[in-house]
Amino acid sequence: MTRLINNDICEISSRLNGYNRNLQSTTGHSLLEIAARAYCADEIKLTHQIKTFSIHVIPVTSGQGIIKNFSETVCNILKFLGFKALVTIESDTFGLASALEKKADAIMMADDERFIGVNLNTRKVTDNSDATGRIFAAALSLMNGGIRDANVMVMGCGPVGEGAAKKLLGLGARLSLYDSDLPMAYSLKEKLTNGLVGQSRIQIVDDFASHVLKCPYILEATPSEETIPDELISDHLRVSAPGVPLGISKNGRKILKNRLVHDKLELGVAAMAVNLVLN
Ligand code: 2YH
Repeated sequence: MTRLINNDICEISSRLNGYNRNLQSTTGHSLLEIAARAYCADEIKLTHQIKTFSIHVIPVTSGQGIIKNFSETVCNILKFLGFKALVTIESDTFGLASALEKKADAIMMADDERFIGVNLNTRKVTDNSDATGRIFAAALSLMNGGIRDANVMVMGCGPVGEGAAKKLLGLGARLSLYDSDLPMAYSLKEKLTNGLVGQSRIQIVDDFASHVLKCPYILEATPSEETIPDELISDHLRVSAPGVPLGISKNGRKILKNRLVHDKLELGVAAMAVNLVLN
């Protein structure tokens, strides 16, 4: 799992408008609209609910400690979407106590292993990895105006790949699961099918290079660089990439142009927040 650093996130807050415009030109939809699609939510109802929904972001000092700008950036993404958000003045237990005392509707907090949101009214828990996978899957589908019966390669079969795979199956896609650790791909297939429904829609890929040319869509959810070599980027390939660092070279990004969706925090936070609001 990749731990974000200040350099990954320090410019997110000041660039949210431009980021959103870019997302609209790539997918046809805004950050909030994509988050709504990730959870099949009604956008109009959601916009009303968000206005009065308060989320307190709690800095966490355990493990490797505070990441400069992390909580503030999460908070700014939430505000950009229209939520009532703040960063608690104190961290850890004091921060949690403050959120409960001030009757926040939800909290968000992250240590080195997990980034979660909790709805304090309903006790619903949302996990960043699952939410991130789901929303990048929704973005991939929107880029293409739907993904039913399309072949999508899911690269990386960890928690983000799992969230993405579940959403993609829900959208009617056929999946090719790839992981450099092959047993991870088999294990994800087992989880997804539970030995039953949907088996025929999921295949395991062990030779990435020869298979990628048959897949017009890739969901890149690995924590590694340059997983998709430039020479395998065809003119029609579309990539949705929650993986950090991005598995595509600078040149590869130029080839893909607006056929690539990638960010380090925005889509995942938006998906978590929308999931928290929904009953
Ligand atoms: O970046 C991370 C982990 N890799 C979790 C990612 C889950 N998909 N955590 C952020 C740690 C933040 C820190 N504790 C803070 O500033 O509060």
